[in-house]
Amino acid sequence: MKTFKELPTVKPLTPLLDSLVDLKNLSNFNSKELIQLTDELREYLLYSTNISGGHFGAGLGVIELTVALHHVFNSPEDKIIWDVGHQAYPHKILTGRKEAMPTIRKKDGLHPFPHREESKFDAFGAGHSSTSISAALGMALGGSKDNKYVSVIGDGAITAGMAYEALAHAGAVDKDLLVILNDNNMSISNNTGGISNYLAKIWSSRFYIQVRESGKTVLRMIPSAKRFAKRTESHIKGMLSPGTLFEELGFQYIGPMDGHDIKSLVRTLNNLKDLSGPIFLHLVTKKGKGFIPAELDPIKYHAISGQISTSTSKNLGPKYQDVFGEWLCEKARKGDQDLVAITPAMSEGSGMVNFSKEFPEQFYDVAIAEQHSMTLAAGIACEGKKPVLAIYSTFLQRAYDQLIHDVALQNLDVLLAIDRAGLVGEDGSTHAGIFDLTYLRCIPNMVVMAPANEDECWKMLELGYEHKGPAAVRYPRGNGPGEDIIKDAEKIEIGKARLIKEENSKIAILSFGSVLDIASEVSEKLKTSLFDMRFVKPLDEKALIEISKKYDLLVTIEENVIAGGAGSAVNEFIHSNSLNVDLLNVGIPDSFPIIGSPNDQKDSYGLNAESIIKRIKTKID
Ligand SMILES: Cc1ncc(C[n+]2csc(CCOP(=O)(O)OP(=O)(O)O)c2C)c(N)n1
Repeated sequence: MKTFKELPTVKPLTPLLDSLVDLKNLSNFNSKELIQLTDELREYLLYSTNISGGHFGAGLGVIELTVALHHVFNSPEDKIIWDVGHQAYPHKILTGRKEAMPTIRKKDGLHPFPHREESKFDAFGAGHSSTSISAALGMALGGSKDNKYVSVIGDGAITAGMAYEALAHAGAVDKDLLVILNDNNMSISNNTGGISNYLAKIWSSRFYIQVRESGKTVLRMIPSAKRFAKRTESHIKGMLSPGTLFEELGFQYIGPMDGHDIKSLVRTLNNLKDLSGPIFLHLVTKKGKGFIPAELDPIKYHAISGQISTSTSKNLGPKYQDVFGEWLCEKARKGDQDLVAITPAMSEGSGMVNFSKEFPEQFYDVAIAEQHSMTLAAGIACEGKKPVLAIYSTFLQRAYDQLIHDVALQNLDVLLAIDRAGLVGEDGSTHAGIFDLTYLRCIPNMVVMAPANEDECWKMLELGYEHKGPAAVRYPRGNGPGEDIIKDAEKIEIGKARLIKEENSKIAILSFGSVLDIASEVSEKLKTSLFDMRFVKPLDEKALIEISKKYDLLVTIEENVIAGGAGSAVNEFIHSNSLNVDLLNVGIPDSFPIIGSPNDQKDSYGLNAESIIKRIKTKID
């Protein structure tokens, strides 16, 4: 296998890869050709991701598996379902998208994850984790018996409860289904929890591996020796118990084996292809394989930024995630022993690394387990501690019932620090945090805050922390506008808006959260009054009554879907109080975001000053 120390800047020669105009030809490749193909694929992936940026280490770790799967299985008739889909770049390259790879995640470019409309080889769309086993089982139940159904899931993704729901069901219905565990002992961070320990124990069981090697030789003679091999295995497993968890769920467990050994991968997959029932193949791989810096630092190389940067942020302040991280640290440094910080597998992205190191006793990374993280917070709150759950807006969707049923209904004292709220750009529609205002504000007992800058973010975290009951602070991806955080200044009051600019105008702009920069530009150009509303729930009703008397048109602006969002809350209030004022709601219309940078996405929705001014002018003309 070729290894690399630097990212290639010149397009590599890839004769074998280029010869695969028809993927079906791959089934004819011999071992030598397969090895050369993995080298070409790895080099091209390094080259193209260096240009585009994007997910990196995970794809490098499944080069051999991707080639082996497409060599053995007959895709697209056979369905290969990539969990999360961040490791699917090599799959995209092999399945006709090689030349378009530098456009991945860019406007008009390839989708960041598998996408059914992009290619017939993308059997199932992804982005959020732990869905592949359910989807593959659904296809096995709904599809043709002649096709094969394969789920590829990482050791991080398999920490989520949903994966076990699917495994338990699959084990019970006895359909032909192959689940491949790509175990690299990493999530984005180091993987945590009992499942991760369990998998590591299996791999480190040397005795077992030796016996398995001979077991594999027997397995090659399938089907005649299969029963014998199975008996030998179960005897050994009885002694050492590796893989029994999956066996108990009804799967035939095979492994663990080296996921970079293409020859034995192909041999094993060929054998497994014709076995019936649910099969669990455990592969051990290295994240970042073949690119030395990524092998050495897989956390840093989970994703990279490319040569073509599409980020056009003009903001110079700190990242919101770092404001949150610093706020957490400061609270704990002041000796707050009640504070408990929780992340479902996103400690880097949520700005919690420093806190986790400084205050390990007050920190829980619960792995990819959003539902559990919420109810865990509820339980902690029941005992009088103060849980702060840091969660991305898009992943909070997973924990919605737990938020309603376990937290809000019991009015428990939980603070949600909701990151990546609004349009998040390159990760695409699967990661957009554009629904939270809608789905949060309809929950009784919730306080929902949207800071417009770093100072408000800090103060709202403080307010939410002190508030008795569930509270949420939702802030965007990326940097703040650079507002100084003045910690000792006056506190923010619950449900109080801030008048920013009063003009002798018939129009007032009501800005919710980080869109204040756009709202200010509109207000500047049209000489309107401007309010930073701060709270989506409770709304500043007193202010709204005054405002509606004073102005003819209220323009609400938010980075959330218009349906049921902050503007919608204003409409409801105005109508239910029979207030006589015209309304214009600016936000995200009823469609999923395009691929591209946050600004591309905003522009596509007309969420910029120019478009908003046009809409206001049309409205008042
Ligand atoms: C529901 C959900 N929560 C969190 C994430 C963010 N996320 C993306 S990849 C990843 C790690 C996945 O680990 P693993 O499945 O082992 O794949 P690896 O990157 O190690 O190859 C996480 C936490 C997500 N995509 N979906």
